Amino acid sequence: MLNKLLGIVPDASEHGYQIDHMLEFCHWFMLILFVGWLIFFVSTLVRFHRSRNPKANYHGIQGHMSTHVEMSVVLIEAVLLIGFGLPLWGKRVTEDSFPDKNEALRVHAVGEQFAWNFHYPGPDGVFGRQSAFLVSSTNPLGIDNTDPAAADDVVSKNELHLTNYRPTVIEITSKDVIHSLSLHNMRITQDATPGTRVPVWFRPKKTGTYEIVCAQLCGAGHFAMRADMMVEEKKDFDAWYKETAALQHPATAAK
Ligand SMILES: [Cu+2]
Repeated sequence: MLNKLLGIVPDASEHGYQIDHMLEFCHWFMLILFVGWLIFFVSTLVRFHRSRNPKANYHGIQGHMSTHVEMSVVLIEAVLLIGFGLPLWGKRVTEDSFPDKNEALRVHAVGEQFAWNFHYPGPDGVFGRQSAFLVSSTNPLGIDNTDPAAADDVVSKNELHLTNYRPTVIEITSKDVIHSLSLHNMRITQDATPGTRVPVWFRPKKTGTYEIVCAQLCGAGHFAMRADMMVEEKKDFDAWYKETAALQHPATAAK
């Protein structure tokens, strides 16, 4: 209920409800803390007003109530982070929780100031070699075009196409500064850090066009660093994939 009130976008992923449950709990917890602190603040203003206390008290609070309350808040926050937050994140980024290699769609996502580049392995299912030394304005992904595996690779700028219900592994990195790939509707947000490639996985459960944003303040154009994520039925995705591969590699397609 609080999630909705605060404007959460619809959940379109299989695991999204787990994140939403935790968010809902966090929002309620924050609301209780906020109201609690407000009551404490106002009662302090009244209780310790000058007119009530003409002489200063040098001993202050003697009871342990405040310590107990503070410790409970710390404890609840630790349980939320260690008991729920980290395991939920772990399920998305650790290799042994990943879907079957043959079933999953694998995509590379590379952030740059200020756009998202996506790289698909193409019909052969093998990514072409990439090298930081080959990165240029016309080849933001640094794909080695002499590698035979790259001959059918599909690249796409600011458009991430996915198949509905197909497990998807996105390997995220950056070309320049730290960005963060945020797929709100998939309940996925992961930093894109230069020099590392972090894989995250999820399974879309609803077709549609969703917004992708950069969730890390990355420069003057950060506000405009947005892209589209299209979750499509298998036949629509396959058609786009085939058509784009043929457009980008007419020589390979003709063979
Ligand atoms: Cu960015």
